[in-house]
Amino acid sequence: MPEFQESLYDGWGQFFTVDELLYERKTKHFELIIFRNREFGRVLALDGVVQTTERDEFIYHEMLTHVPILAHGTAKRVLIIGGGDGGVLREVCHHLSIEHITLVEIDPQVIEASKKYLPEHSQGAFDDSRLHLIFQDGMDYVSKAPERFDVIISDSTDPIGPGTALYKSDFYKGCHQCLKDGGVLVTQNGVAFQQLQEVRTTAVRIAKSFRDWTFYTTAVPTYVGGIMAFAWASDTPSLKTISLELLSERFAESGITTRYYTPEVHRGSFALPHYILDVMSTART
Ligand code: AG3
Repeated sequence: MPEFQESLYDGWGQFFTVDELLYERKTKHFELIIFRNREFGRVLALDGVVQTTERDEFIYHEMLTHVPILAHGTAKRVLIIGGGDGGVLREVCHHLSIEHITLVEIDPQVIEASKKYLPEHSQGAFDDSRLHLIFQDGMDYVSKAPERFDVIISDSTDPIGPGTALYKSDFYKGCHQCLKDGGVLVTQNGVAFQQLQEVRTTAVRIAKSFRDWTFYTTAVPTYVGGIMAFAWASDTPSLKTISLELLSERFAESGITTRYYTPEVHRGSFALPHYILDVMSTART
């Protein structure tokens, strides 16, 4: 039985049996592979790093989407950077109060392959009439800041290869320019235990553009190594401490059904362990 060995970390990692190879292509930007694994269903990896699996994707996509949208409360316009598999897009589309969604993906082949081999991720969301799909580098898009949004979700690869630009000060600055007053930016920021340095560099860089920043976390089984950190940035500090009562009200009003997200989990995800707080405080000095 062939195996897929993740190459994210040096000297340690996870493997999957490749029970069926569905797609393997060198695109203009990535080494893209999609296969079926008996434990996790279909798995998509870019440049040797697991991006998403059918079985646990809901955790990541719900937390990356509902936390900023429900914290914001009156979001109408959402920008997704990356997210070519359509998982974040699917969750954003569930919010009927969202009127406009722009998705900026660098690689058309990620979307094409995901629509075909991971249809449960997007569930038809690429046909939603609120969607404006743009094939462009995310950094390039935000630096021109052509439009403004209430929520920006950066669902990118790790800061390796094409993803590197999406962790630079200029990217956070561009996102800040693309946000309306009261807006919020969230980004995937890697597995904190394994990529602690990224928590620090992101904090330092994001702080140059935003008045308020922090991280929230969640455990995603196939992002191995502990809790995944999401960066959170806005100019409105109160957004990260919206009360449980208000979140519960907004969640009920949204009519959305989730498998992971609850208002309690939302609140709890901002509670950070000391080893993360410690690197954050070094970034504040
Ligand atoms: N985006 C995040 C992948 C993170 C993998 N990194 C890691 N294990 N450190 C994937 C796209 C999902 N829509």
